[in-house]
Amino acid sequence: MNQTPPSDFRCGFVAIVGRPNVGKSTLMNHLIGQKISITSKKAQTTRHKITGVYTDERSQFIFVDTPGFQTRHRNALNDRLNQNVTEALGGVDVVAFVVEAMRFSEADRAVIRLLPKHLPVILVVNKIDRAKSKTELEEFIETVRREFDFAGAEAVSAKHGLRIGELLAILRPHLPEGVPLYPEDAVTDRSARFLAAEIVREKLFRHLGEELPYAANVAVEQFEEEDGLYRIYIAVLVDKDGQKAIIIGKGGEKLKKISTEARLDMEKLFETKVFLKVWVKVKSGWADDARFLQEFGL
Ligand SMILES: Nc1nc2c(ncn2[C@@H]2O[C@H](COP(=O)(O)OP(=O)(O)OP(=O)(O)O)[C@@H](O)[C@H]2O)c(=O)[nH]1
Ligand SMILES: [Mg+2]
Repeated sequence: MNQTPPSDFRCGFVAIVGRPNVGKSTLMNHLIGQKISITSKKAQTTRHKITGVYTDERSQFIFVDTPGFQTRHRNALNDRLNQNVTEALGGVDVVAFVVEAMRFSEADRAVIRLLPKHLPVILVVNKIDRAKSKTELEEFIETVRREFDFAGAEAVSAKHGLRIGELLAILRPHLPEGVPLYPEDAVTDRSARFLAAEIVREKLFRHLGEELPYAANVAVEQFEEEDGLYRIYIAVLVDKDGQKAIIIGKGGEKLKKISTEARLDMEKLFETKVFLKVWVKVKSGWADDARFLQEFGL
């Protein structure tokens, strides 16, 4: 910061948690005003915890977006994802627990059981654009509030950017007083390399939908910065030859679209020209291989 922050400046960590697909990543992107966390219609889009920073005159919020907590299938990947969520809850000042308006299920209840009792938890009801009336929404909020001793509640629409300022105002008093930890203009602690891989993963989700093999992952094999250009080489890892063919598509059409869209997003985010090469590699059984997951930082 150029100037000394005011003496009542607050800075702290907010974990964003909830079951898969409730809109946690969309919410974080709107809270910080930039798209750094990937989103999609498919559950389990977020695999890595990712930090987003928002600074105003009186506060710095450090948001931690987490993978949706999995309660159904057990394998090494899900166990690791859940472990990451629980760890993310460890070092924060306040928790934003996200649910979908008008949809409260056993999966949400399972996440509630994991919420820390010693930290303030704010209930965030997202997707309010889906509620039919105000009364219906208010009743829904009351029902969820009976499930846990929440320190506050706010109803928002992450996708439409509704009531985001109100949510920040509810979170702010829970941040401890202190100087900012990140520069004023920081938006994330993640490297360009990491963000590049995430962007490719988002395009895979979007273009393949239900066809996307559950066990697909991306790896940055090379990342070079030249004058005014990023040269990025990314491998998509799948389990089987058949999955490779699906991703490549007829005449390579699908992979071409994925690469082009990813490159355009990267150019916007990095504010530089990008040369991007994406290809598909077969490596079987990786989602069940705990050691392999560790290599990928999952
Ligand atoms: N109608 C509506 N859809 C929303 C809203 N916010 C998010 N979505 C949609 O919900 C879907 C899931 O959003 P994500 O942000 O990827 O959800 P997530 O909780 O991060 O999901 P995981 O990372 O898989 O746990 C996407 O299709 C979003 O566009 C909202 O306010 N209204
Ligand atoms: Mg997400």
